Amino acid sequence: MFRRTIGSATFFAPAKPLGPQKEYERQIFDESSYVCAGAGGDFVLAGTGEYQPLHSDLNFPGCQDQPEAPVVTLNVAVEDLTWENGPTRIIPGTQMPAGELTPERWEPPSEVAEPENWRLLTFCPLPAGTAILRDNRTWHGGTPNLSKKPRYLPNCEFAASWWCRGSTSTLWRNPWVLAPSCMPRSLHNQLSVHGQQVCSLVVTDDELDFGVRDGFAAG
Ligand SMILES: O=C(O)CCC(=O)C(=O)O
Ligand SMILES: [Fe+2]
Repeated sequence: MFRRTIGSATFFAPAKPLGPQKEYERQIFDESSYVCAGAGGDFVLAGTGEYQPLHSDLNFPGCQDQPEAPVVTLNVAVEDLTWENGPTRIIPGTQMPAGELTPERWEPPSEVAEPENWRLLTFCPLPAGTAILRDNRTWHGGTPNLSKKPRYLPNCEFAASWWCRGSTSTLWRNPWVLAPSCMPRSLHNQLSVHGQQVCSLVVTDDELDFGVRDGFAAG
């Protein structure tokens, strides 16, 4: 396995506020009606030949009944994304069941059944620094990284306030109904007033074990 998660709910980038991103989130969720509900991401080691099967990041009961996105992930290209280094593929329009299918039967095709042209629906080429916002219900998956360097794709995860209703101190794999308390107060203090409001469910005064694990991305 050469495709891994960067770590559940770890904020690693105290980055300056991303200007337009705030506007897009407002357009998606309405003013002040969304929260940061986690962070993480994935990386793909150099020389990974397989595709990650298509999947949805959110299929919790009830999410398919919502005309609006309950959760949106913001991925950041930390290096240029090219055809070669494992850009994510994403299938437009798959965030809601289509035709007669009920939510239970609305599932992405297996690897062998996936239409060939869907493998080309990748986010590339994109320059480093690009932010990709996607509805977490939309089917997507990683692609081969044929380059000589790992491809990192960190993220921040934002949920509508009607979906994410509180915080949890556990780091369980959670459908963003409860935000993990994973942002140290020292980082929260560096955010703008708006950023602090948006991150109010993830901030904690508890001691957090954070940093880069030994052997991270070593294969
Ligand atoms: O690594 C990728 O390109 C896709 C990862 C993924 O499924 C995700 O970020 O949820
Ligand atoms: Fe995913």
